[in-house]
Amino acid sequence: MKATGILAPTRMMPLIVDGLRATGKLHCLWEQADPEAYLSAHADQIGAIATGAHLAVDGAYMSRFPNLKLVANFGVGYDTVDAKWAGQHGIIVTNTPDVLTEEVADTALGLLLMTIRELPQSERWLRAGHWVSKGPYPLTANTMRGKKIGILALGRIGKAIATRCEAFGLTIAYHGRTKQDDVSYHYYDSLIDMARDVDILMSVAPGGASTKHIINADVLKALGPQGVLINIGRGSVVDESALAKALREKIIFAAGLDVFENEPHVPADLMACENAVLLPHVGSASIHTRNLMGQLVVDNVVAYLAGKHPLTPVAETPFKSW
Ligand code: NAP
Ligand code: 8YV
Repeated sequence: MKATGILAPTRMMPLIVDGLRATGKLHCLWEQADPEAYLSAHADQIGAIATGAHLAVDGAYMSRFPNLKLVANFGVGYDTVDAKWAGQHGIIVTNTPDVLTEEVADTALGLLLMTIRELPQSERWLRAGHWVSKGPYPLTANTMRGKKIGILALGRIGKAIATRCEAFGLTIAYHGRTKQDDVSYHYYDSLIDMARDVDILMSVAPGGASTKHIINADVLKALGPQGVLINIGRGSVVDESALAKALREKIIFAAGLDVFENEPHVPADLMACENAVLLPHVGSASIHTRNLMGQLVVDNVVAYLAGKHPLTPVAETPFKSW
């Protein structure tokens, strides 16, 4: 018989908790006095897990639930879920694509402007009273004018960023594993070659083994002393100690980061870099967009309970039937 219990292992936004509680099937693990004992007692009742980015839902975790059929991930990136293992074991993984694309692209452009024109630094100058005591903030050495941008991972968000960059008059190139025939931007089959040719490297790449630390010391050296790195994808894509060294030693000009390898912890040597703009993973973080993401999590779980097609299964777990 189909298991209808829904497990929320970690705290989720009220919209998700309320939406799932309305099914009468929700098990909130954080409300249990002894979570481990609760899991052991209820494991066979769990058919769906609703999860966020802060829990590793790997094979070992999923195998604790013998009747598990769905892992509904809050976020388009699902690098914390072992989707390959899920696919091999008849479990569907869903994520939250599209509804956040434009918000994240807006944040990426904001971060780029902040970084290249030193906007946070100039605001700190004003607040410290330096405008009065020392005069205007120094002219910025860098500018968006006449620049080339290389987008690492031209997917949904990468394309929305590219559209905005066109409006800013930037020349656009991209790197990914495959050339895309429906775009006119220049394609590089090598990340380091693209880094060498562009002024701005914009990473929107997903996390996971295939992208871990692909932005390394060599890529940063290729980007060069006028180069700017923006990372809006996943922190694990960048070798953070190589980046801190590159920022310190002016191997690159500046970096703007929304994501980090070990969130919420940001390495002290990155914090110490005045030429880094650091945001606390706010790419999609408006009430409007987070509500749309949350509703998609609820809708995917409700589709499972109703025996319907999930709305947004990931590529590794194509839906056939429950
Ligand atoms: P998407 O449409 O699936 O695009 C992902 C792109 O990554 C694809 O174009 C793919 O192209 C490329 N890619 C995958 N593996 C690669 C590799 N090993 N090397 C180079 N390129 C690779 O996903 P999306 O909706 O644009 O989201 C992208 C990522 O943004 C998410 O996975 C998430 O990590 C991040 N994100 C961050 C925030 C934030 O708040 N900062 C918010 C949302 C999403 P190929 O297959 O051709 O390589
Ligand atoms: C979320 C994200 O902030 O969708 C993603 O992949 O990184 C962000 O939109 C995150 O997943 C929620 O914790």
